[in-house]
Amino acid sequence: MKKRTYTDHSIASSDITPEQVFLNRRALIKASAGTMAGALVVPSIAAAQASAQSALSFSPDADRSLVDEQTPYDAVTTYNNFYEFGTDKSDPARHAHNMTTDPWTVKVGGLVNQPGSLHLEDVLSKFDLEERIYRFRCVEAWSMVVPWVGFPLSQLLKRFEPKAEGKFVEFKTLYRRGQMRGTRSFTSIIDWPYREGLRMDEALHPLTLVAVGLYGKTLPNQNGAPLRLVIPWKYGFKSIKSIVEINVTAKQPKTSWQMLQPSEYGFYANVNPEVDHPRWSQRFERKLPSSIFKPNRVPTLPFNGYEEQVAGLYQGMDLRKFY
Ligand SMILES: Nc1nc2c(c(=O)[nH]1)N[C@H]1C(S)=C(S)[C@@H](COP(=O)(O)O)O[C@H]1N2
Ligand SMILES: [Mo]
Repeated sequence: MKKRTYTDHSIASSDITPEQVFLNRRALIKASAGTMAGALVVPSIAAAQASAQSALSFSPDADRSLVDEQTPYDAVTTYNNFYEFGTDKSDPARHAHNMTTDPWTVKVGGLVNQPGSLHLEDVLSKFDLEERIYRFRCVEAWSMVVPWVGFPLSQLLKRFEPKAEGKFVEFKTLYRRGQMRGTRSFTSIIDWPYREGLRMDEALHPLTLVAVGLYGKTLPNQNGAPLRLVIPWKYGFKSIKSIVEINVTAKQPKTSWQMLQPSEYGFYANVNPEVDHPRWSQRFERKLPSSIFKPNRVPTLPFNGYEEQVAGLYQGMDLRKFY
């Protein structure tokens, strides 16, 4: 397979599997005739806008040093956690296509001066999309490196003018039982909708991204289409998918995993090799793709390698207690 470089975001047609074609069917249909297959064409924008939008701008601080570590597209899009579609890692890729993402609205409220809604079209026209290559570490000790396409969450929050009393931000995922088989299952363990939260300073941190794409393409449903958070220094479960509601709150919001098992999943969930999960060590991770023959086991870094950028947010806090 052709190796992709930082500037080469197109996926050669020889690299496109039938599954990818299927997943990007809608994006490809919307693409104007001259648009290269695989360029970022986001579902809701008209073909006229598409050519302008597909020219992504790249942030100078995108971490180019991670280019060679990028996890193959197929691994990123077939080994997922998205419990709304089932608990098996292969369930989201098999079932998330049942979720319709167009039209899509995000309601923003709580302690803000300008409550309101954002339609996906607004998201794409009002914010400057850029690429960020991030390490991503799941609490279940697997990891990947993904070139996300998105914009800092701070840009979105500022438009709604959070009030001074707003100390936290709460996020909710779409809950649509008819399209989400995992929420109807007897083995469903989460109290839906899936919820997450961040402290305001974490939410405003420049590394906290709202992603709408990966590998230069529209976000596949299994990865949280049409928009999801990516918080690279925290365990993966904080990076909530398919967001429909955002509220600024005074108190620390309840999160799905904490509600389920507070002894295993803390609110902060900063990646910390020193603090074991009650049932396994966090000292190492398996970099995807990983197999018994090639486990790809590497040590986990404090704050997942982003210590320099984020450790300051937690000064004076006991990170063994606030895990
Ligand atoms: N709504 C929702 N968001 C979610 C989850 C989920 O089950 N539902 N799983 C989380 C977990 S545990 C991880 S590791 C990441 C996985 O993201 P990925 O599938 O894009 O790798 O999504 C997070 N966001
Ligand atoms: Mo996870």
